[in-house]
Amino acid sequence: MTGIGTGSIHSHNPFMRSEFQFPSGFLLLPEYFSRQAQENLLHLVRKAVQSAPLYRPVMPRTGKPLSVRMSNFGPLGWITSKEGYRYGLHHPVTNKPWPPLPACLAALWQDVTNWPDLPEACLINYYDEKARLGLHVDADENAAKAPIVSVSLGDQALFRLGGPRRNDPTRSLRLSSGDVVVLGGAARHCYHGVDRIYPNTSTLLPKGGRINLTMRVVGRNT
Ligand SMILES: O=C(O)CCC(=O)C(=O)O
Repeated sequence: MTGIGTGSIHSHNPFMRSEFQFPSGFLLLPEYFSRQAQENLLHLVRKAVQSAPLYRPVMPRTGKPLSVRMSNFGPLGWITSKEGYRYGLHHPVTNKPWPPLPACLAALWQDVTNWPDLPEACLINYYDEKARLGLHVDADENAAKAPIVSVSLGDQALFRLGGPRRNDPTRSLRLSSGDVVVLGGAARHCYHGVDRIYPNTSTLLPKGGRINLTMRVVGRNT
C-alpha cells in the first residue's frame, strides 16, 4: 500500500514560515480504486439511493439546510436534524432501515485498518458543484478511537485537514475519484472539511458532482 502519510510539508509561500505537520494516523491512498472498481461502487450507491434516497439534512437548532445531500449504508445512519446529531436505524424520510454495507467497502475497511469490528455506518455524501462541508471533527461515535475511512468518487474536491483545535494550521489536498483517506490515531480527532468541488474533473458521474463514502464505527454497545 503506498500513500501520503504522516510527515510535514513546507509552505511554498515565502511570507509564511509555518510548516504543516500531518497528524499521525492520516493516510491518503491515491487511486486506491481502479476505474472499473469505481464504476462498481457507483452502481452500488445508485441501487442504495433507490431505497434510501438522498435527502438534504438540516443543522441542529437553526434548521439551516446543508449543501451536501446524504444517505447511508449499514445498520446505522448518521443523522442531523433540528434536534441535534445522532445515529439512527432508519432513514429519516422513508423511515425504512438503511441498505447494508457492500462487501467491497467491508473489504476496504479490512485492508486499510486493523480495527477488529466493521463500521456500522457508511455515510453517503453527494456534493453538487456548489456544495461544501465546513470544518468539523467527527465526535458522535462512542468508538472514538476507531479510524474513519473515506472514499471519493466523481469530481475532485479540495479537502482541508487541520489539527485538534479549530484554529490550528490547516493543509489543503485535492482528492480525486478512487482516492481513499484514512483518519486514524491522532488524525481521528482533527478538524477536516471540504472547501470546494472542481466541476468537470471526472467523467465517472455523468451529471457531475462528487460522492464521498465515509465509514465509521459507532460503538453503540461500548
Ligand atoms: O467528503 C469528504 O471528503 C469528507 C466527509 C466528511 O468529513 C464527513 O462526512 O464527515
